[in-house]
Amino acid sequence: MRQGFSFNILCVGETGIGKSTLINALFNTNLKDNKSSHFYPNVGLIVQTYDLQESNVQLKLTVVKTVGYGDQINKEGSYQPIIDYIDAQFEAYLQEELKIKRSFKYHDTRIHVCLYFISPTGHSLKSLDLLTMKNIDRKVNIIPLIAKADTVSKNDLQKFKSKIMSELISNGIQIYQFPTDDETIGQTNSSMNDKFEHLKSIQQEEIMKLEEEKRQLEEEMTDFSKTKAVCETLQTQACTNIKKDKDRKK
Ligand SMILES: Nc1nc2c(ncn2[C@@H]2O[C@H](COP(=O)(O)OP(=O)(O)OP(=O)(O)O)[C@@H](O)[C@H]2O)c(=O)[nH]1
Ligand SMILES: [Mg+2]
Repeated sequence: MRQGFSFNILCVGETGIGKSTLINALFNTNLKDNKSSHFYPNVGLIVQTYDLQESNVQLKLTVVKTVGYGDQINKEGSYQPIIDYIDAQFEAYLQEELKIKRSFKYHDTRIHVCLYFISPTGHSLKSLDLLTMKNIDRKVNIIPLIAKADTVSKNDLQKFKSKIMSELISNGIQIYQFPTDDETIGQTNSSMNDKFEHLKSIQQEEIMKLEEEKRQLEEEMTDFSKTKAVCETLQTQACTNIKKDKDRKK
């Protein structure tokens, strides 16, 4: 307790989407940070550690932020540096665990949470969003959030949220489920989790319905192919008969 806590946040989001602003708002501080440019050839990560104090409690806050995310023309490998960083922290922790003489002062840098900033487009998730989240969801707790949500009307925001949720589900992306055993926020969290589960089951039903329709269509196609084959045979036979008739008349 005297040593305080450490908390490691990973912020993934496009340049200028509001990562620094949110972190400052969350921790009620003005953490020193430079704006990044849109011209990085690759995605990179900036790691900054701050010592904060709340009453008598020390907090060692590590903020890891992407730079140049979403700025490249080819975004295929954009998630790789993020994965590499997450894995490297697991590895460092494992190496420390394996040591015969472990240090009391070891700073565990494994990521506790990943805030994933979604562009407030109002349409749908970008392919890069899905690709990155799909690749890191088993390694970190992802909390997706709509960046600059105040720039979207309330009505559109609700629709956008539902769209995002269903896209996450249909792509099998796991997001963080808020704890329900906390008295103060348990009820809110459990209703949020229920909503997510409800959406999941609706999605599942839709998938089953679509699969049934697909099966029926395939059956119809097979029937059609059979009928077509019969027709073709009959047609060939008719042609042969006509030809024979003609030959006979000659
Ligand atoms: N309307 C609105 N503007 C915001 C919000 N959050 C941040 N901004 C503005 O967006 C601009 C960029 O915000 P930053 O927090 O610097 O964004 P960033 O993601 O840290 O940017 P880089 O570190 O340069 O990639 C600033 O002008 C902010 O004032 C928000 O929630 N709503
Ligand atoms: Mg920033």
